[in-house]
Amino acid sequence: MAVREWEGKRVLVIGSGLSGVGAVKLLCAVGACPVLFDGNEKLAVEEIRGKLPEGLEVDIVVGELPEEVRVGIEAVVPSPGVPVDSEFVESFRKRGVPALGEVELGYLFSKGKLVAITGTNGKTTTTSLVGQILEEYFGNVFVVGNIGKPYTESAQKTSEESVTVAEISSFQLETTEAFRPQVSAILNITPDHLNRHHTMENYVAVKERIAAGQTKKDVCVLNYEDGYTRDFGGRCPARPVFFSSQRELEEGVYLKGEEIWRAWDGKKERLMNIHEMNLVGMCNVENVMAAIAISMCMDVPMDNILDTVRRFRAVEHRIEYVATKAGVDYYNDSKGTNPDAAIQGIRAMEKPTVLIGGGYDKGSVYDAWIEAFEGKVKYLALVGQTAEQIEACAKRHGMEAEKIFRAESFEEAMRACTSHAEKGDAVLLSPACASWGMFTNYEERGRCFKEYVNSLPD
Ligand code: UMA
Repeated sequence: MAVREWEGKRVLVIGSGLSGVGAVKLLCAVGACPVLFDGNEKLAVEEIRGKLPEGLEVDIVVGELPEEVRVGIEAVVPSPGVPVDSEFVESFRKRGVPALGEVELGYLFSKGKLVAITGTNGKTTTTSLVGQILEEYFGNVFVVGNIGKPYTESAQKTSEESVTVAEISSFQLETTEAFRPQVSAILNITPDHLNRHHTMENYVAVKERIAAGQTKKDVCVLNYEDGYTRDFGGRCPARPVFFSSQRELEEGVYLKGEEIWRAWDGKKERLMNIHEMNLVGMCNVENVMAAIAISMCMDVPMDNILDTVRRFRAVEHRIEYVATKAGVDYYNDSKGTNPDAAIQGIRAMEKPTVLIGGGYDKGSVYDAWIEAFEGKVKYLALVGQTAEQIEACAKRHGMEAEKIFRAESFEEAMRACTSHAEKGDAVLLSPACASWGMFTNYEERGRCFKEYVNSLPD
């Protein structure tokens, strides 16, 4: 990206979270004049300034944006949490001011190769695993994006020899344009964030944008067992490479019994047994197959890929084993922020389970999640906005009223679970909902759960 195009440019960065701070730092580094705006009037300007490096000349505005600031703006950079169809962003677009997201901005100033991974579930695990495989083989790898490290933070550290591995959410894909990964992946698409994207059609279309800038010289790794991603293979601008947990493929990576195989260059070869992995659940078998497909398309030798896969451990908050207390196994699946992710969590349990669910209302439907309990859930503690809706749904599916508890607080839910769990049971935090409203993010919710578990007597 030509830096001089940005010199002196007045750019409005919307949102003062991780992405906004990253974008402001990059814009300052390339000589632009960012204004950092946050719509939350409860935030103090000094608190926001404290997140920026000392001495950085940035105007910060909180609450309402005065007209005299609006008129000089030449581009806007909305954070992922800011919908592009919001009145605020629209008001700039109507004036002909372009909106480019924080990921697009980071991409424009990055060098080297790019792997970008999206999907409703499994993104973080797959991104971490691919990041580790590529780091161990190439070195000089940056793992960025929705995983919690803004793209813009590392953009200027990249070089022609480096590789960026980006976890990309649907929110971030709303505002990409030039974005072109050498290898992209869509792991799966199931209903999520429908309050933001309005319809499933929109949500699917936004996920497909990950490949919009690609050509047939690039690769898009897709799940053959997901109807949306399989269909996309037929019209994808990149060359599709599939993985499958249910059938033998003529080309790609697939599961046959308990063995992972690949069909490549006209040959079929057995790669590994799934019990060689340190991860539980079929969702993780799929994540591993996707990571193998991505890494081999990045020209990492198969022996190196499998060596890393065998050593890789679960990502924090994703069906993460915490501890065994009084004969009860505790698992933290706080990353289960939608029903589909939570289905993977409950499916991975092999013991009678005491479950904590509920949280922020994203407009999800809980039937499929409750059906996946398959008699395994002996007690369900519910919290947050969605508690009532989930309770009604569980009762519709035949769960007895005395097995359901609506807690006033997260602490009360955790205590109720401990008192209802017996030796040989599992306690699982896998809420099927976002944490917003009770916690800042799912990480904070997961840490709160782990602190509680670790404070229990052995
Ligand atoms: N804000 C406004 N106006 C709005 C909306 C928000 O001013 O209309 C302000 C808020 O007051 C707040 C700030 O924007 O101060 C927050 O911005 P943000 O919500 O984009 O959060 P960031 O801290 O920048 O974190 C974002 C991602 N968050 C979201 O997409 C909601 C993080 O993903 C990501 O790790 C980070 O950028 C770095 O790239 C989190 C997430 O929950 C993990 N992602 C969703 C998911 O995984 O399901 C998509």
